[in-house]
Amino acid sequence: MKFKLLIGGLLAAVAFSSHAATDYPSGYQKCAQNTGASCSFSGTRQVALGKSGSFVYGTFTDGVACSGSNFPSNSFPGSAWCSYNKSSSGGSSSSSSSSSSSSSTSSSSSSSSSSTSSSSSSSSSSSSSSTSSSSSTSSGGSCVAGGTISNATVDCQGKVIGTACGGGTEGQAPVLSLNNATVKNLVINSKAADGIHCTGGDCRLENVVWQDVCEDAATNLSNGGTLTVSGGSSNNADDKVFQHNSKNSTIVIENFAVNGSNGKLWRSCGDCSNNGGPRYVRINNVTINGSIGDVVGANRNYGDKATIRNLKIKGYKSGSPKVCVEWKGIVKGNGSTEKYGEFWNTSTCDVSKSDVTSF
Ligand code: ADA
Ligand code: CA
Repeated sequence: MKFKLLIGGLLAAVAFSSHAATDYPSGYQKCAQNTGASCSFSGTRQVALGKSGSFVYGTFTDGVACSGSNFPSNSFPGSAWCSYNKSSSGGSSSSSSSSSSSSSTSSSSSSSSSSTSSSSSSSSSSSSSSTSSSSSTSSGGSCVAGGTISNATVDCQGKVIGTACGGGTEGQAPVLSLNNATVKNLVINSKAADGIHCTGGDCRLENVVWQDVCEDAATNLSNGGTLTVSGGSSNNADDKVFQHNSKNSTIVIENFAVNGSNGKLWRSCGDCSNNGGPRYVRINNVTINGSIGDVVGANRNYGDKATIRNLKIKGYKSGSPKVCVEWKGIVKGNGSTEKYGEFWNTSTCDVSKSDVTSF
């Protein structure tokens, strides 16, 4: 068995209390006691160590020896339990650029083996200015459903939050709003509403897991801003996983896994009021484990550009699903959107057939 420790995925290991006084957090599977016994799982997952509702966390790939030494600064020298998140996080935290430097050389696992430290929070992958002005905090206290995080980096330490889900209804409030902020190690449950909004500056979602996407998982509303999604996974985005509504702006999706049944991974808004662009998406080392309609939809007439590298699609056959679809976008109330079809190596669709592999 392979025990690969993702050093970079280790969290600021600070104990905190959760509400339920159990040996494992909600959504986790108890696996081993902290005697050095094997906690076995596949893929990259958050692992909790603790008991009685108090835990520390790390991120590991393909299992871990349940031992305090794998969880620095832990306060559980005696009897405690390891448990792993039932949802694979689909990748490690990484600050790699959109080149393919972080792709894994290892076999069948969908996860990345990159091990860049997640504590250097502001080493943003994007070329635009870095995300946050304050240093990482280990408090999960700011990770509140319905809350707003501004100009800060918050480590939610695996906290699970949600509000409600009104299906595909547009206009639902977000579960969390970020304004020039980073959130790490957060789980959003099935009450996922309109997901996470980035409303200003640059935002970063690191190792966020959507257990069941409601309307969409996250939206970039920040004009001129970059929303980076690094690590983490989503499940069952009936419509879109990532929605892009702001102009002159970017969404980066890297080291991410898409599970369940989905409409699209990314869509540049087709019919927003005050619609326009350009909008850029950069996708690198993303694994689509479930079904999907089209992977991305870009508006040719607004100068959008989708750059796709190292995309892995389960059961992919040329043309199914369509990878990069070009559209004509419109301003709401001004006619209808038009779908031109799938394109390769155009100014809108920067993707070659060799960038997509089937597994
Ligand atoms: C759809 C809808 C848009 C906008 C968008 C969103 O694309 O047509 O008008 O509401 O969803 O922001 O989720
Ligand atoms: Ca939405």
